[in-house]
Amino acid sequence: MSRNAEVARQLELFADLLEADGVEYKPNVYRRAAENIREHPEPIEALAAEGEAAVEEIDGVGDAISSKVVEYVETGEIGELGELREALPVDIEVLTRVEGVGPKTVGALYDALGITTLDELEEAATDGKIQEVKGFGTKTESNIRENIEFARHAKERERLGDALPLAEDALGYLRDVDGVEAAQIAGSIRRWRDTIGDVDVLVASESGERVVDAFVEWPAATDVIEAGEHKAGVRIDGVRVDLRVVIPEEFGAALQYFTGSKDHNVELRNIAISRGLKMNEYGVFDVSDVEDPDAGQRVGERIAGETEESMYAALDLPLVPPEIREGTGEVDAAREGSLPNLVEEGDVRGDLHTHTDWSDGRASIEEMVVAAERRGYDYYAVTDHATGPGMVGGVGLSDAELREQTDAIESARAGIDSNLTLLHGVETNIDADGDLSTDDDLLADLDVVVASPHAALGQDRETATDRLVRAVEHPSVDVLGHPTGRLINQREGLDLDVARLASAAADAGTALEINADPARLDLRGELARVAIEHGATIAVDTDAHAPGTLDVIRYGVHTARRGWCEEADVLNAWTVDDLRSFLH
Ligand code: DGT
Ligand code: CA
Ligand code: CA
Ligand code: ZN
Repeated sequence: MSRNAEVARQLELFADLLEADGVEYKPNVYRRAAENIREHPEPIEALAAEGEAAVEEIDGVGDAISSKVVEYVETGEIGELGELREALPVDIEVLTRVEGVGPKTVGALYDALGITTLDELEEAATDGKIQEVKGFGTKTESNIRENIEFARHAKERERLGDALPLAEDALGYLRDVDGVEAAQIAGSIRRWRDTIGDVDVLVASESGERVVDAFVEWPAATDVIEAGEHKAGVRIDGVRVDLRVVIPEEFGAALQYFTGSKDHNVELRNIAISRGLKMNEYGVFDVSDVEDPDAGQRVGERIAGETEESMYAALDLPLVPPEIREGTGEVDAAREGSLPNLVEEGDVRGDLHTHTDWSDGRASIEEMVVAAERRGYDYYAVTDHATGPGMVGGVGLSDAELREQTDAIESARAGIDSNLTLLHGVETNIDADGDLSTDDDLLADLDVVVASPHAALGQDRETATDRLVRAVEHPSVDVLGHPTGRLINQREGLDLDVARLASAAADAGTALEINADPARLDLRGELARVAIEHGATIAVDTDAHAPGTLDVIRYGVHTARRGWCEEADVLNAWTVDDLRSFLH
């Protein structure tokens, strides 16, 4: 319920504008500070209230940054940021969504061509003006042209990872409001869709107006879009948050209705009609003896509405988990009593894909291990990047460095006093042909091998599937990391024949990953479902680069649930002994 992420975003925006303005070095100082603030366990607004010195306790935050943080928390804006925006009136958040366009490019194109919006960028790229700018070529121009449409389209939905924390903030705020008996997130967030259109929040209360009044005064809200007697809409950081207030006896009905999906609800309503019932956001009503069932919303005898369970029970159905309410067979499964017993957050016993400061992580092996022990994990794999295609700036480890890391892992093992098993692994790179960038003998010696595509992500479906099949068939590969390589709202990633890939992976004894990083969620739920239907095992990994990021595991678990995965489908829900036999 803190404002850390919001403050971090402001500092990152400042960093981007500085970089666009041609400033060197300083932008990265701001980005590093932003990241540390985002991951800091204490609420930044509490530290800001204590003063700049308290904010400076956070790693990487000096006096220039702390004063901006305090200014932002107190006034809602940063003066210097406003000045920069005036000097450089570019829509930087949107322009940098185009893959290949960073802040520097935005600055250069503004200086040369006065480009400030996506439409202007598209026009310049189409007219061949960009290739004429110093430092740009025809290749860059055609890349920009190709990626604009995706950026435009991507803009319309928010990533779950950005929206869920906002929704949780809203809940925390509302639960403290007088007269609120219950508050829940509904809509696509409750279904854990990877992107969301808007945030839907539901409150049970007898005093709708009081709750609406408090909601529109929520300090985090930047605009009020509408405010009625029982509903309101506000905007925060560009995301719309809709509130509905209902009476407690109808809370379950409203929660069921507004969780959706629409397709799921339509199927339920049809079952209701066939039984002489009326199902809507107010409840389930017996209308078999009612002359005109359409006379009103609450006609007939109420038989359900207070809880969501009661809504399903009124149709003789078990509660369907929100993640699979997509109208893709779950209602039939509920009717037949064959709903899956979905994997749960508490089932996870370890993480098989994580990084340390040996590659591009921000913490030592020991610090990451402590964080894993704190989560109560049974096992934990360190899989730093190997050098190879897609690794830039010396991030990846050479074979020699990986061998050296074995000693460091060994000494970290000596410091463990829980029953955590520390595994030594690598995240090696799959080149365009499906070959790996690490020596075979070395791979055979490691405990865990994650192989991931990091380059050549524009291949066609056949080529890409052939390539990854080759990688999963390598005898040492245990997990195929983020299989498509997509970045939500930034890069589409590989188009794969997942059925064929999953069959090959099942035969080879290689798991397919659900990368839990909310920027990836790769495989996404629908594809994970195809994968397990074809016999593949799923590994849900965080790909953490810092101790705090081990917490994103929940995004992965709920994505697995969207993929109908049960505990037995998820490799890292297995015991350490079962895991070991899979790895061999
Ligand atoms: P989003 O916001 O685009 O990510 O997706 P949702 O699913 O959150 O959709 P939203 O916010 O438009 O509406 C929330 C839920 O309300 C939706 O999942 C199902 C329910 N709902 C909205 N409109 C209709 C409708 O016309 N018919 C039915 N049966 N349900 C609806
Ligand atoms: Ca919604
Ligand atoms: Ca909505
Ligand atoms: Zn990784």
